[in-house]
Amino acid sequence: MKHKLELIYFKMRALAEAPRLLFHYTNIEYEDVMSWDYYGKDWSEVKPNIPFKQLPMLKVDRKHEICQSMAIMTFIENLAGINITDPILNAKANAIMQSSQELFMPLNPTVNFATGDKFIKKKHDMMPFLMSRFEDLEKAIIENDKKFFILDEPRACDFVTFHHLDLSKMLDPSIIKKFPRLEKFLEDIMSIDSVKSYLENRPELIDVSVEPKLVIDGVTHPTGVNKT
Ligand SMILES: N[C@@H](CCC(=O)N[C@@H](CS)C(=O)NCC(=O)O)C(=O)O
Repeated sequence: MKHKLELIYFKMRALAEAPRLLFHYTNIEYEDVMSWDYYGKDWSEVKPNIPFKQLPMLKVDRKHEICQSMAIMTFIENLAGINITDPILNAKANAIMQSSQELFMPLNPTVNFATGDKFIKKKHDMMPFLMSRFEDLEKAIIENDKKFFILDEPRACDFVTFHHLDLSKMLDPSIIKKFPRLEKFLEDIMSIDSVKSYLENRPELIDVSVEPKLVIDGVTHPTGVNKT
């Protein structure tokens, strides 16, 4: 059964990115909609009525509201019929997904919003955690000995991991270079045709650490939760 799928979010490169990548990988049609376009109101008015008061949210058939980006990822996997059925591998995949998702804070807000000295301090403060988590991820992918984290084809956990590792390049491009197996993993994801075409055409995030902006359909917008 084909569903109407609307992914509601803001102007930032953060938690909607893994769902977008997985939608493209699985060739499932969906629509990206900004919160203000969907609701016709400011976020401050919309927020109290969203199930967990945050976005992204996937609206299914104009009826079901799925919040929490990891729940959205699991839903897309199920919809595409690529969910990992072996309980042990499924649990291992979830462990990778959660461990990567923990990189969200403070990596994503820092890259999307922090400027000047605040950017420098946040980057400095998060570095031990990033290095330690990247080390764990590098070890996991080497030990599993597959092309991606669990299988020879990517799954939800791989796209979540891809997003955070890829975003780290905008915090400091030298971090990922210390982890050759993770760099190879990024290359493998980027070389999948449907993913490559999404990455080449997605809004560009520019002026990180100075005055972050997203270039959407050729128009430059400051990152944030408000219409511009
Ligand atoms: N655990 C949630 C976190 C969602 C979240 O932090 N959303 C942020 C944007 S990335 C948000 O809605 N910010 C606006 C607000 O909190 O009012 C998820 O994974 O979806």
